[in-house]
Amino acid sequence: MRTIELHRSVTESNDRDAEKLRQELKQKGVLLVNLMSAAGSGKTTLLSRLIQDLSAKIRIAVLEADIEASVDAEKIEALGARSIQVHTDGMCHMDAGMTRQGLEEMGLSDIDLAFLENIGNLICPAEYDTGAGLNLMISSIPEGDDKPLKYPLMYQKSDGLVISKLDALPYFDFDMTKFLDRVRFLNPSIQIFPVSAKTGEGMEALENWLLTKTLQWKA
Ligand SMILES: Nc1nc2c(ncn2[C@@H]2O[C@H](COP(=O)(O)OP(=O)(O)OP(=O)(O)O)[C@@H](O)[C@H]2O)c(=O)[nH]1
Ligand SMILES: [Mg+2]
Repeated sequence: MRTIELHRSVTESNDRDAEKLRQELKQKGVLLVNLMSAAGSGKTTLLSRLIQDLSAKIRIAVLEADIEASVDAEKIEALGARSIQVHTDGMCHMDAGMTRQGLEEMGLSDIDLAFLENIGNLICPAEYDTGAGLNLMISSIPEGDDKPLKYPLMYQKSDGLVISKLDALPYFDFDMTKFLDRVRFLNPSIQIFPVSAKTGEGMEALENWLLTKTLQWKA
């Protein structure tokens, strides 16, 4: 299992670096998806399911970012997908320079769809453009339906929203109508996918969307 230590980017202009990386990834035909959520919302579990379901159709790699440990990258590698673990030197987000370093170390040859599993929190990752072609966030049922009110930026910056742990809905006082109203108020065009990565419910719609986006990116 390869792990690399990253340090704060020296450059001041993250937005410019992010745009450059995005253009290079477009040239290479690799769609990078920046996957963001609170800690424990189900990012690694969702990625594991996507790899199992989609690997026959497209080639997937995962850049795992954490402050410590390499358990997530180990889980992805155990599924046979390319992965690398990066440590962020205590920082709570990935920026474009750090993403570039991680992708270069991991290698993108023969990859169609690369995921960046960002650091688990709803605040910092939303503030930095990573150079991804698509921003995807997860909000899980146990976190509650008020999260769009408290952390609006990530909902505004995301192209897609996975509502995860749908199998847990009967056990929580999560009001789906209120939640959806709050999300759509912040971002009327966001694509919403209620799923359970445990039971597989809702996964097909998310997978079809990701396949379409990957093909569009390569076109
Ligand atoms: N019931 C249920 N549990 C889930 C689901 N998805 C993930 N979990 C559980 O939620 C916990 C956290 O899942 P992870 O996939 O590790 O979450 P994460 O977002 O990658 O966590 P960090 O990387 O630490 O931020 C684990 O115990 C998973 O088994 C789901 O769809 N349903
Ligand atoms: Mg994880």
